[in-house]
Amino acid sequence: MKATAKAHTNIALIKYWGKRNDELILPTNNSLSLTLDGFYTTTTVDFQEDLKEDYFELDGEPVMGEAYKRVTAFLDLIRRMADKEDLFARVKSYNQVPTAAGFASSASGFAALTAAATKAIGLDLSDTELSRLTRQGSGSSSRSIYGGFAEWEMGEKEDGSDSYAVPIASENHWDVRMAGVVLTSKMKKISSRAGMRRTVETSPFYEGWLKSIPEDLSQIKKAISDKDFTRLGEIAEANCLKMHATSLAAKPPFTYWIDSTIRVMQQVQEMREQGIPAYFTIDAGPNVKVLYLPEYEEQVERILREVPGVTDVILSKPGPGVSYL
Ligand code: 2P0
Repeated sequence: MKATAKAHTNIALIKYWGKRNDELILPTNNSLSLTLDGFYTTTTVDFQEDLKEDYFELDGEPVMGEAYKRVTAFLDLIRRMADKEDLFARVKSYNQVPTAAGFASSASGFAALTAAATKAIGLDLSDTELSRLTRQGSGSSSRSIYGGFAEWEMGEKEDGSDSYAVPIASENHWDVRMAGVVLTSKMKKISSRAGMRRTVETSPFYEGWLKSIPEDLSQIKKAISDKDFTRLGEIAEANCLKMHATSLAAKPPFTYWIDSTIRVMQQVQEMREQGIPAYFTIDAGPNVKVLYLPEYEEQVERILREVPGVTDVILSKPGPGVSYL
């Protein structure tokens, strides 16, 4: 009863930023992402009859505390589905995701865990079923089941049965690149979970954010299908700025940006003035991700590395969906 799976992380171009149901992880809006090639998690799950509890190891180190609880609570869902509630597992994960880079390792982590654990326990799930299930571990992981561009449909039902990701275009559709601009390895003060909750509950801008999503989504899907990089970048950058504006209006207000975040944003806008098409997006942390086309890779990397406060620049192509090893 052992299986190994690999899942890549994804970066949202239309952000998920709020839940309507915290327990089932049901979002307030659809989101859309690009799965990345360079960053992934490989997880082996081994259910063993003689174990009295789960054991979880990340990059060779045993994990305890909150992270352990999140994994075992998630395995409980899978045990219940398989009707094997007294069966525990050894879980070994390896992150090929620089945690410091702000590349969400929870997306690749839960997607790989879901695929490996369901296979190991004898469930044979479709991609839709995997996406719906892994969503309950971490919302953004629902999109990591697919390669390339994927959309997480929020669904309407309160049991979450229609809330899962769907593929929009595979990793072979269009070679757009993403640079992860690393600024700091300090842990953030407000987790994305806490940040989105405070924003939903208190930000007067939240309603405006939600209203703007359907138009952003339909425009970005058209840009992907037409391979219109300018449109793609403009929509993604504006959507990111709107998301971060909601947190600035929360009570108490907060931002994930630091001084160098703004310097990189300005540098990206300056690149465009110099004729280099590049756009940024930022998640629940200070680091910046920059979208660019392959022919500008050298210039984009060189310019980003020169910005004061930048400690690393990590380049990636579109990546594949979840796979079994
Ligand atoms: C996203 N983020 O769409 C957005 C943009 C952060 C900013 O998904 O509570 O770790 O586990 O569902 O998936 C980060 O949130 O949150 C996230 P939970 P998750 O990528």
